[in-house]
Amino acid sequence: MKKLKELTPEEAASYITNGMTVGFSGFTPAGAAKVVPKAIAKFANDEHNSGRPFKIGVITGASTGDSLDGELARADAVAWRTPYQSDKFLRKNINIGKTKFFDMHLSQLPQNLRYGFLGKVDVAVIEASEVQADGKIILTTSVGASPTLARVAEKVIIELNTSHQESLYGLHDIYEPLDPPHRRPINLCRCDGRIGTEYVQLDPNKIVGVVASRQPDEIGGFRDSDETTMKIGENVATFLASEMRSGRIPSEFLPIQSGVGNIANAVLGALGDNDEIPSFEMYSEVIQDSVISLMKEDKIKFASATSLTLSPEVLKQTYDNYEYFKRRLLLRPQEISNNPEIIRRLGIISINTAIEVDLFGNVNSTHVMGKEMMNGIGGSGDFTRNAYISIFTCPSIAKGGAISTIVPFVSHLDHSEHSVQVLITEQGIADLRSKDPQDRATAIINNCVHPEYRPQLLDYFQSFKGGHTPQTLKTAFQMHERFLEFKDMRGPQVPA
Ligand code: 0RQ
Repeated sequence: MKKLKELTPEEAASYITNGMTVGFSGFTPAGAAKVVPKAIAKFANDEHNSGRPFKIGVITGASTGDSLDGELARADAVAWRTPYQSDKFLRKNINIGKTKFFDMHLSQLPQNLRYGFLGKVDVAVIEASEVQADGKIILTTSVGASPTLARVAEKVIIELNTSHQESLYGLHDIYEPLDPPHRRPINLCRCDGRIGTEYVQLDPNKIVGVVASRQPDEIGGFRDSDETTMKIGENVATFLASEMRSGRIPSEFLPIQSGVGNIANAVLGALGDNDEIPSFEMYSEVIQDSVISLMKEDKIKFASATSLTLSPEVLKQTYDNYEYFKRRLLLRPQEISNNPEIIRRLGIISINTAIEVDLFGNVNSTHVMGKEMMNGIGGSGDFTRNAYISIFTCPSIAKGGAISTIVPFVSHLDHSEHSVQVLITEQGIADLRSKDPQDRATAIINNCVHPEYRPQLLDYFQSFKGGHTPQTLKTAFQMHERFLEFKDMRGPQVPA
């Protein structure tokens, strides 16, 4: 067996030329390639300084860290990007038109790659914790789209990250479905079921070299829960406990999916604090800090996801007690963690965060004022559309009260009223199931809207002149227009 070639980051970057499509490992900053993208960014800057063009197409599992999205964006080296991002420099380039971004359900990315919908992938740069000369690699803290990216790419560069204090063998379950018309049922019937291999098998002839890395994942901590996020969390826990009492959720409970961010972290914490909710499992895409805390207390029995998105302190605690945690954690490709077939089969309760919601339950997860991209739809659509119960949470106001997150009509639509079943803010709970549009609007105004915005939304609702859905097209975006004119949806603010 031929020994794999060692490369410096600069040598690895030299395989990437202007106009190429490059797939990088990473789902959130967990497991993202770090040293090669930095070297690519440096090369891009040198090329630009010499008057030559250099931009590439970038595909990852989801968002990544500063060494990848941040460095490449600052070097203006990204021609296009998919499927999800959360870096402020990249977001800026997207919103000023320097980088084209197309948003995609995360479960669909791997199959779209295989179907050829994204064109040819020239090079994949994949972070691994172990690599063998026969092409077997053990991934690190995420799986994401790495197995597919590495398989469809013409060349593969491995970033061998030796900073992980434990052997990660057994943390991953790697499985890729066949493509239609030959696809078979995905035989996963439990959160802790295994259907694949512990490693990704690559064609060793495609591996052009291995770059050494000891860079830790670039994951920031969370803001401490505040009164609003704590209240949202409590309301979610109250709702789920009452569903259990009514028998609509079985007494052994159902697996939870929870999104990323401060609100999602607080919601999980509140589920842990609620005595009525039994110890539960997670079938999600991201394992955040709160999952590890709840696992220590045995409130979470098992967590299946596609990334271990832990702050450095919590990752260290996890490694320090790895014997305990490794039996309770499993990372899968995003095609499986977010798979509609599995989500329906397991009966997942999905909990995601909205940017804005309208009076009928349509949700905007991605755009501010209809046009500025925030992060992307991520996995929220995969889970919401297929969940046993789909919940959206958000604070009732944003930007110090200048924005009501509940509006007459969403300025961008990601999840339609047909998929969204429950809305929860710090004000309360609107259960939208089996309600017609008028009853939905009434429940949302009464239970979820901030008191300062209730009169406006009630006026809008009452100005309705007949029909099935209480919508008045002429004034549907009045609150947004008011914000654009006065920087406040309440109109011009008179100083006190
Ligand atoms: O802005 O950071 O300047 O303060 O949006 O909002 O309230 O801190 O909430 O961190 O949970 O993020 C929807 C973006 C929420 C996220 C979103 C402003 C607000 C703040 C962040 P600041 P919060 P979170 C699985 C699930 C889509 C993908 C998804 C997301 C900032 O949850 O990207 O669900 N979701 N994936 O002030 C203007 C409004 C606003 C607003 C909030 N109406 N108008 N600004 N903000 N509402 C995970 C993956 O897929 C990987």
